[in-house]
Amino acid sequence: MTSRSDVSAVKAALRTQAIETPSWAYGNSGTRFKVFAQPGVPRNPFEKLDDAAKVHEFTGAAPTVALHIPWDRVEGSGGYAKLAKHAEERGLTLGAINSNTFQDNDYKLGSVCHPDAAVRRKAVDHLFECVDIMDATGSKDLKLWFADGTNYPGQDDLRDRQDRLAEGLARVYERLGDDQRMLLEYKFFEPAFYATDVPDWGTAYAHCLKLGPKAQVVVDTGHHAPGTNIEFIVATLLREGKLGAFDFNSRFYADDDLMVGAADPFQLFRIMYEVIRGGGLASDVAFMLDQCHNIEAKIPAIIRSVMNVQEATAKALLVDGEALAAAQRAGDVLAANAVVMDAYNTDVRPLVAEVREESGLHPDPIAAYHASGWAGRIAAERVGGEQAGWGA
Ligand code: LRH
Ligand code: MN
Ligand code: MN
Repeated sequence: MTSRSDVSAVKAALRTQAIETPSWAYGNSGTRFKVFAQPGVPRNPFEKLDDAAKVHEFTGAAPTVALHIPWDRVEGSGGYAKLAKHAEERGLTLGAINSNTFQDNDYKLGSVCHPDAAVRRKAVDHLFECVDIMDATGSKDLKLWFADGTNYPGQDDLRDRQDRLAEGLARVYERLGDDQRMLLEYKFFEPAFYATDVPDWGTAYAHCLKLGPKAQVVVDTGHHAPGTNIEFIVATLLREGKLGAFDFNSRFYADDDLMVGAADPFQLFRIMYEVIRGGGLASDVAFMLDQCHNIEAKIPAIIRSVMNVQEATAKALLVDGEALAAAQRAGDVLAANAVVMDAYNTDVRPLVAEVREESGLHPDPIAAYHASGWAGRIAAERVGGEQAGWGA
């Protein structure tokens, strides 16, 4: 843990932090009531990467972009290699490939947990396709989230569904290359409401443990019941070497997918403190955003989200580890809490701005983005064609 006076170590740690942005955040999104289309929104995955490149250009901290298949499906032979090249030409690399086994009529009763073996096969084939795409793009991570579950007691056998899940995961695990990982995401409810097949970190952890070292857990910060101590989950998974990635976002109610650090910046700070405490900043934990920007301008919202993660990390790095340990050893509850709050209440914006300036960046990425004229350019140029949307 960095001592408070060691600002240069804090800056060095901040410079190493990379945040992965999700392709779908650049597209139109909304609630089930209405999608409010915005001008200039990308019409295809290539244009999503063009926007992601702007986020990276002004933050210097968002070099990878997660794809979602089929939302980012590229037709034609060599299509994904072209997409990877497009990314590379813009200083980006392609990050996690997110699978989608939740938007097909066949998946009404589940995908890899479905009672019908033919549907399970279809789902596993899709996951194989995602690994093929990883091979083509050089992506290292396959991110799995299953909408599987049941709505009514008795609808299906809870234990059988776990067996089917384990079997499907094992088949995909075998297909992974040596440097590829499988990241299993949990969510406590929705779209199933009685029982979800991967509802919590314990279930995800148990499956990943059985699968082996290439399987790790994803913590989506919006996927917990209110009041859940997420930093404890983070600490536990890091202790076990099973924290693979974050899907960062904010929640007020459930899976709100709002900008990370907007609803509860203190929680984000506590999470980042446990990440640092567990050596997660220097590890291969992927810091991904999983957000949708329904009413706000998308690119500045993503820039803001990257900045929020950086600020929470800076505050967490400022916790005086020695003073905290001394207070904890002495059983001084108030002093220990004061050390943590002191770091949290520090205005780190000048420090993070300094880090940017030292890297040749504008200290205010949002102002730099607005000054760049990119928003006006894409609004003028991206006319015609179908604009990409969440789920399209
Ligand atoms: C599910 C989820 C999962 C999906 C994404 C679009 O709620 O968090 O990560 O892939 O949303
Ligand atoms: Mn997610
Ligand atoms: Mn979600």
